[in-house]
Amino acid sequence: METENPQETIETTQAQAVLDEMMRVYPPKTLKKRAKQAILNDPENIPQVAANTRTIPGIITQRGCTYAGCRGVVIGPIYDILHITHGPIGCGYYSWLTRRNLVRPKKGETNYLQYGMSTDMTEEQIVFGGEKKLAAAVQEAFDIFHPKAISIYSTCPVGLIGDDVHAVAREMKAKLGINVFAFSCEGYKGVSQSAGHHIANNGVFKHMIGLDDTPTEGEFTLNVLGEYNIGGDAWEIDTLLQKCGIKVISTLSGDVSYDQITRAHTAHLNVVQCHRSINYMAEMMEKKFGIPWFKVNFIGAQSSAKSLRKIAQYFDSKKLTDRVEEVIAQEMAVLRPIQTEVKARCQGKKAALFVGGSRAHHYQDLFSDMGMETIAAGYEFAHRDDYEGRQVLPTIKVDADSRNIEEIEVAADPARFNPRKTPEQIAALEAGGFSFKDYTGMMVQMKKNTLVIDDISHHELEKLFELCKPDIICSGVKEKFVIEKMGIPCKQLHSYDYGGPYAAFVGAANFYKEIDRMVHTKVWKYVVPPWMKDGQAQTLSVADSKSEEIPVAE
Ligand code: CFM
Repeated sequence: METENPQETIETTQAQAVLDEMMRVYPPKTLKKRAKQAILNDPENIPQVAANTRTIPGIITQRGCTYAGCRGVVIGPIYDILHITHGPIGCGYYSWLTRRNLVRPKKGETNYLQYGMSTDMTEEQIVFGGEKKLAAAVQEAFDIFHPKAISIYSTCPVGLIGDDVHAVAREMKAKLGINVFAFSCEGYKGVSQSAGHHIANNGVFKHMIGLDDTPTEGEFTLNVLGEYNIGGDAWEIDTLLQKCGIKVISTLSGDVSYDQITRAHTAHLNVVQCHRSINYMAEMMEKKFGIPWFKVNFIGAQSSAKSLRKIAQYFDSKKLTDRVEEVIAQEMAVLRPIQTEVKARCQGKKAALFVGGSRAHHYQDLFSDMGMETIAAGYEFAHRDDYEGRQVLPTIKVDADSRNIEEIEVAADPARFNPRKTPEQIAALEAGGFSFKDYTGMMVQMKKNTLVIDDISHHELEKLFELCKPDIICSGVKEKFVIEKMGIPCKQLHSYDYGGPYAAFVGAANFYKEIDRMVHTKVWKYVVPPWMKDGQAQTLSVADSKSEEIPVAE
């Protein structure tokens, strides 16, 4: 058969060959499932990715559990409420926040994040129930710390034995006179931490949002949703917005206090950084209070500028628009020379990103600022909309696992629903090309025949390195040292390896320099020891070692 574009066909064949080779070891049933999760991209005609489905037992995944997504990711960073894990002490490790969400409480505020609190369930509670021990733990924590609020998180055994954590929370709320609420975020509740995000969004919305109606001063106010201040990113975004004259009421949930969250509903706008972890909140706040939302990305210089311009356009103020342009010009004047220098060295290098539910997309913008190409990318636990764009939402099938998570019914608040824009204003903005609720997903931005792999397994990662030889991988700590032992630099994109911030313009400069250093350091050529070079690998067989004289001490 004649092909119109033979060049493209070859490319497709080669890219498909990489995927085939990756999957070759799998038995037919596994192969069938993985083949739907590992595909070739086509930005013109985006193919469907099977995402947010169960990991096949036996496969080494990068995913975490529902409890981690709820307690660790979305609510954990709120620094002045007490977080108590109800469960065996093993889960307590994650009760002690291991994520790098930095905080800088204001004068007079309390920071409890350095504490790890667990009810330390033992066999006795597993057999006879743990509610009494939980109530006693809440009382004890209250007596010691007198916090504004206490939050309780269920681990797997709590769900299995049926402790009613919500009843305990209600009882203790009445008794102590402070806000106490609980989450049924047992680790097994969903297929990954993503279920925990949803549960956390529901709980924050029900128990914190809208509690304090005191208006916040400011001509242009907003909340940054889905920004967790890893390595100080939220501070960079906050500083940038402040320079433009925009006030951040709350960041969910990076460096944020309980009081800030209770006032979040007074903002003029919600902007969403991490769509995966917090889109539920944006939707619910819009329905109840009339706050519109749109997606931004403060990772990357181009993207930061684009996000600022969109915010200015939303507020429709000449003063703000001029100020935003001034700030972008100032920031770019500092950044451009760094970008130019780094780009000259990094241009054309190849990156592969396998991270979480949003960074595998966002960081592609930083790489393209540097002239680097993303050859493969995938999320650990994102959903189809994060890959293909929100237009696929109505077509996503609700399976038994997602049905497990409560969808809360939200209606307009009779007294406080206040649309921030009139339907005419919205229509005028949209007529000019402006879009709300607008996540387009990762794939539209990636080139044709790049690899898109959801919930990548350890085996597939290794094959990818072998076959595609990327110059740098962005991934997590579980893979980092395996990757580096293979002689490829790995930038850990969850905690940033003690680096960062990488957000906004200042953060972009940090990232460019870091990646430039990592891909150009000579250390990678020493990964292969001299005796393994040139096919001279010396391996001792068991027989060899037996034949050797082993001196025995007398
Ligand atoms: Fe959102 Fe995150 Fe991420 Fe995420 Fe995460 Fe994270 Fe992440 Mo690690 S909330 S989805 S659950 S951007 S902890 S700050 S880095 S996997 S890509």
